This record gives sequence, C-alpha cells and structure tokens, in this order.
Amino acid sequence: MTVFQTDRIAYLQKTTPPKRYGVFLLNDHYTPMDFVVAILQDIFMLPESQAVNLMLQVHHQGKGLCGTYTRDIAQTKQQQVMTWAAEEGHPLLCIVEELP
Ligand code: TYC
Repeated sequence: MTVFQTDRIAYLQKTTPPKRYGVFLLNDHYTPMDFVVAILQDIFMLPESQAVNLMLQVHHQGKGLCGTYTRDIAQTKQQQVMTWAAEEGHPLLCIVEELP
C-alpha cells in the first residue's frame, strides 16, 4: 500500500461516518411473549414499557426494529439473541439489515 493510499484511508476514517445497521426481530407463533420482552430489556436495554410495546408491534406487524448500531455491534446483538433463544429452545429469528 502506498503512502497516498494510507493517507486516503486515514482521511476517510476520520471524515466518513460508519454505516448503520438495524437489528430486527421477526414474529413467530411459538416464542413466548415474556421471553421476547426479556430479550429486549437485557440485550437491547429497553425499559419494560418500551420492550412490551415493541414485542406487541412485532407480534402484530411481523417485524420490529430493536436498535441501530455499527456492523460489529449489530452482529454481536443478533448472535446474543439467537444463542439465548436456541438455549431456551425457541425459534425466534433476529436479522441485521444495512440502513439507508
Ligand atoms: N407471536 C408470539 C406469541 O404469540 C410472540 C412473539 C413476539 C414472538 C415477537 C416473536 O419476535 C417475536 N407467543
């Protein structure tokens, strides 16, 4: 890599805001509501009232945005959700999408 390229990368890192990624929960017919609320409180740090509202939104509309993060953090949250759900035997799905 040339000095010009490293300068350019340093410039971009300083001036370009990182892309944002949304972490979404998807509805299913089996995961208990209480478990989804616990996920939203413990992994996405939502207060109970917001966690209940978001869980109900996903239940009724099929999908809901839990939070927006840089890519690594979004993927870590997704992994935490999927691991916890699998441990408890729930089919809960969590996806990450790049935001516009
Ligand atoms: N639909 C589930 C039920 O009736 C609850 C649920 C909500 C599941 C949100 C997943 O992401 C979800 N038990």
